[in-house]
Amino acid sequence: MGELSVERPIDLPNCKHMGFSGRPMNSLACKCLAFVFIALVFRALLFPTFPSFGGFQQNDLYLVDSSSSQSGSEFGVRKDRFLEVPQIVWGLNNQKISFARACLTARMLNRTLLMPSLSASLFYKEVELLQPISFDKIFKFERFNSLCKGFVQLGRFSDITNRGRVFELQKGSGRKWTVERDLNQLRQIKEDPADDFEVIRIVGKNPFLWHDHWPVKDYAKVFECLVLVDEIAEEAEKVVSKIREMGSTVKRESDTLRNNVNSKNSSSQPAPYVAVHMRIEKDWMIHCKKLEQRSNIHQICSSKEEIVERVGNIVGVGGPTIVYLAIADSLLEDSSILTGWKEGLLLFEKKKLGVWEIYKKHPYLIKSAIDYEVCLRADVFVGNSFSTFSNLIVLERTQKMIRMGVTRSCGMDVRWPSYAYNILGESGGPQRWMTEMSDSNLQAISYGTNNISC
Ligand SMILES: Nc1nc2c(ncn2[C@@H]2O[C@H](COP(=O)(O)OP(=O)(O)O)[C@@H](O)[C@H]2O)c(=O)[nH]1
Ligand SMILES: [Mg+2]
Repeated sequence: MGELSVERPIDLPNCKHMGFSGRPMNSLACKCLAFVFIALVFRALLFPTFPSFGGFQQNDLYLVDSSSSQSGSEFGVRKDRFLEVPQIVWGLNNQKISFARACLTARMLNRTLLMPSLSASLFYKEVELLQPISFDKIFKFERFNSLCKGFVQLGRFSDITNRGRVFELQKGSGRKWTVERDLNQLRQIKEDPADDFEVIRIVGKNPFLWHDHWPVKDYAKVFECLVLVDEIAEEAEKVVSKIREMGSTVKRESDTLRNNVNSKNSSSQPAPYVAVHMRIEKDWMIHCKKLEQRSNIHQICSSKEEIVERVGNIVGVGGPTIVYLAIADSLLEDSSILTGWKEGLLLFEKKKLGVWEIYKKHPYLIKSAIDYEVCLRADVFVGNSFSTFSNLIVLERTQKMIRMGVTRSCGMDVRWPSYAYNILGESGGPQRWMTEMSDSNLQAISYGTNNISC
């Protein structure tokens, strides 16, 4: 992106490039276009704000840059035009969804997304406690760009040549700001001289609250490009190894007890484990009760007892089986969380597993990212279909199955099965769960659903 540091002078559009199929246009057409272009330059210089855009504000006068005069969507992501978005906030997976939505907005505007700030802490309201953390402290920047090449791209603030040329776009809000109006606003920007600004900065609410205009598959494409930085991936690897090690020990012991001659062979296999994302924290219980009342759905909250019972009834999970509980710090103090489970299920959380030291040195976001990885790799995953944490895990596991050739199997025999404990399935167990990859938007995943396609 070195070439971006060179200031470009104002020049007229190259007529050769403006004809269809690359054919040069005749000189009359060329003159007309040049005239229109000059008129646009004057309009931009004389009328720096564009009332037709309602929410727009201009920070500074700007010079029209010839390089962007051919910027229709057919030309893909421009590397010299950027989109800046507000700090990404809330839970890990709210943040991932927000990030993907910002990427897809940038894609729609044929712009590179300026690498946004994530938030290391889980504070919701106290803005000063949000602890901004750079995206590349969590996910690999270059890898993201190489995996997502041609689809979406990330840029750095240092790639901007002229910081004054920022166009502020105020996202609308309130009931009157419909999905259609939001979409129209985005479409309009591409038609307007605003499109020539080097940076469009969206101000207002965090991207999780923006309207959604993209299918699940587009989000999934962005998620596929998110690869954890090595330091975090290594931490997750340590936790998974510890769980499997624990599983092998248990298996060896039980084989020895049963005097199983094959014990040596069987214990050399990586021991399988079940991961349960227990979403029963106090904030969740308050939120989900409200949600149940509002939506008139009575399958959102699950008590500890309900989860314990349903996980115990998963068909095919016979003892002794390691169950890893992916739970928030606050629950680790509650020792009763490990009791009451069906015989044969061997319960572990971070402390009992002896991995608290690994987690404890990290802020919330990284703790949650490690847990996410551990759940993703579990042989069986059980979560809540109203949690974004559970939803994104199931989405990735569904993709993993699709890549293995399983398209729509909710049967028992598939690898990587996932379940929702908040919905009753067969034999008193949790319901099998796969993501509906053909959904036209991310609504079900962002806000939860009791329709989990199995
Ligand atoms: N699994 C896990 N969850 C955590 C941890 N620390 C906090 N949490 C919880 O996990 C949630 C993660 O947020 P998010 O990804 O948005 O998922 P959601 O809130 O369940 O939709 C938070 O709301 C916390 O309650 C942790 O170390 N591991
Ligand atoms: Mg959340």
